[in-house]
Amino acid sequence: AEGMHRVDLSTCDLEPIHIIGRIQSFGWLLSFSSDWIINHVSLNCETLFGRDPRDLIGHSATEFLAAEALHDIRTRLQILGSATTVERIFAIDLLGDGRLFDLAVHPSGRSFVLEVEPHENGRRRDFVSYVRPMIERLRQSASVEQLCASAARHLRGLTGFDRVMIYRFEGDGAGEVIAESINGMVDSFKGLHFPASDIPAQARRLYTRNLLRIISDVDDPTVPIHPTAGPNGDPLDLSMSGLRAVSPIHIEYLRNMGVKASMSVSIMRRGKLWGLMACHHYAPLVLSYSVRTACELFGEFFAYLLEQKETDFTLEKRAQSLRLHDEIMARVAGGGSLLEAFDDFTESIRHVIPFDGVAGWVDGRFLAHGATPDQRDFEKLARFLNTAGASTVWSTDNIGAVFAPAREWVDRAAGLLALPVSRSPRDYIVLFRSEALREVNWAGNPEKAVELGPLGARLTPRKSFELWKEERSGFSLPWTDEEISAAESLRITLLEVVLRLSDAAHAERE
Ligand code: BLA
Repeated sequence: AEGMHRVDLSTCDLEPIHIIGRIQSFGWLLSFSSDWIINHVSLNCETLFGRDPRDLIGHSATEFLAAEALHDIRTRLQILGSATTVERIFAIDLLGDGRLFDLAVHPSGRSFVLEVEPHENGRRRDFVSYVRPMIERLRQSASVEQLCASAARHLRGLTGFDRVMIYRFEGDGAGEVIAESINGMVDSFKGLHFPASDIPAQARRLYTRNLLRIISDVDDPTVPIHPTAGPNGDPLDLSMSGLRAVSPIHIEYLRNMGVKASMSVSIMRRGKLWGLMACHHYAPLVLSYSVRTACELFGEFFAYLLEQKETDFTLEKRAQSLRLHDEIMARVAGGGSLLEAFDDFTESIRHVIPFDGVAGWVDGRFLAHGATPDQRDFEKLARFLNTAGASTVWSTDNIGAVFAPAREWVDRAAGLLALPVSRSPRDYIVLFRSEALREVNWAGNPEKAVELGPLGARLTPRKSFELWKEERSGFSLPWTDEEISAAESLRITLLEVVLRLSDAAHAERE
């Protein structure tokens, strides 16, 4: 069964979602070559051109589009050059009959894809005028938490989705809803974890290039693109399309959740997908291209503000760690020995790197405070740390998993951060953290994220998103990146102290 499970998930990663051959029915699509010859049309183009769309294939688009519109599109194609981005034109009289449309045009292979949507004449046409104040409000957030909550609230205000979430990926591809704004009628997903397989690898890769996708109606029959294979025999690559129909497996997933419409906006961090702004609606929801463009722009600004807030936090931690260095050096310069000052300086460390116990050898003596293993167990641990090749800072939030003898004392000290403070092997200062019962709340059992369907090896996403609690024992709270880098500077300070003290001892002896 385990083997089957793996086959399933990797199959999931292989589904070619970018060449699905269909679009959603809220817009029209055609593709043309660089000499304007039409290669593909979506079969709903009848309502746009008033004739059988199959008859358009092989004709020049210049026969059907208004001269002024052609001029605009041509200019945008020149702007695009060899870029792989999407050019947008709003409120254009595409056919010369007075009807206004919004356009997206982008290259796909050796062709260009033109996507057409009705232009919305509502209040929300001018997206700059409403994204700008949203961003100003976000800027005022005091913390990362506030920033995320505020972003979710503003995005819901702009779009009207029933649920807007900030979803952050974890190292292994699973993720957590870290902030949310909901209409009072729907359940909260905040704090829920979702397994990596809910968003397969090829989808995540695609979402780093095309930053917004909307599924307007899970019951939309969708529209085929004609013909299936283009002039070179390949299906049309819809990677950068905004109308692309989505994977039937994902549609099933949304149906199982009871969701009718979904949108997600990528949150990028230096070229990597950090998370998503994920939105649900319990009825179909079509958003105009200009509102979607506003959402995309808002997402990009949000990503920058988020990075800025996190950098502020890191800088504050770094300043704290510099102050710690100064404090320790001042104490040593004042003539105090490290041994006498041990209590004081471990207290200073605690402000920068919180811990429940600390132990180590100082001037050849074993010292321990708080929740730590005893001296005999510590000696074994130090030998393990030596063999683990820990010449720099080494940390774990689950020592029992890598060093079996620790299982006898993990109830006191489940996590540790070791700082080697001299070249001689057993000189470590080790900070310990007690076991923290960690409960992870999953939206459904992550082991059962996929089921084999009634038709054999066909994939079906899980049916239940009921809260499923995973209890993990033997873990402490994790050591953060900031704490580990503070520990690295602290180790250098302590090395310096140890050297000075031994120099001083030498000088006395001579
Ligand atoms: C796509 N899965 C997605 C997307 C999201 C999720 C956000 C992007 C499309 C969208 O915006 O709806 C998952 N949605 C979530 C999660 C939350 C949410 C985690 O709201 C949390 C709050 N899905 C499965 C399994 C498979 C699968 C088992 O559960 C595969 C076997 C596939 N998910 C799948 C595929 C896509 C997808 C193929 C790509 C859809 C596409 O873009 O065509």
